[in-house]
Amino acid sequence: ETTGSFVVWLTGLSGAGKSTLAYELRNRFLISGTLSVVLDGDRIRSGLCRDLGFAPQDRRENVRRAAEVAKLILESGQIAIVALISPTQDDRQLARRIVGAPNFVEVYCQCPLEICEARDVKGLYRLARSGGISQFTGISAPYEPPLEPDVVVNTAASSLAECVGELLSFIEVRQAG
Ligand code: GGZ
Repeated sequence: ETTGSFVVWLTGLSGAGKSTLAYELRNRFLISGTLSVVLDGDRIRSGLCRDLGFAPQDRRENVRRAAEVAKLILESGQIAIVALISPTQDDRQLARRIVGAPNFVEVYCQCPLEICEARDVKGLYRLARSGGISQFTGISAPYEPPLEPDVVVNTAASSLAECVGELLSFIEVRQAG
């Protein structure tokens, strides 16, 4: 089904800048008069997915629910912006399948682990290093970078404005095509 709308799926490590990018993207859409909905891991884990932890099967269920909600948003004609670590190739493939490949824009928020760890905005990396959090992505749980993302933004090398600009121009070209 094609509604002309789409799902922007941001994947990357904790601290790579997914949420920042998601909310900035929403602002940019809003400026051009387009409504979008942000589904942020942090937020959905306190509500929709509060029964889930970080074991592989829980992450998969987290991704599945977010994808199903994103699909509903898409079908309503709005843009959904999903910001989830979504660490495995398999789980992102599941999301793509649920949403429908033609409407799915996979964005790799690339940022070296060392930089995410140095930023450590919430102190979670330090906690994970000291054994205070188990199965922490990048430290004690895997992250598989996307093999064929639609867009790659390097949040370590580029500014927020640059990253959002690259993303928006990809979307423009794709919508025009
Ligand atoms: C990874 C964790 C963990 C573990 C808590 N591993 O940077 P944040 O804090 O605000 O965002 C991270 C968020 C990750 O949730 P997601 O729903 O995006 O993950 S997944 O797609 O893998 O299901 C981080 C925090 O939760 N957090 N424990 N063990 N991130």
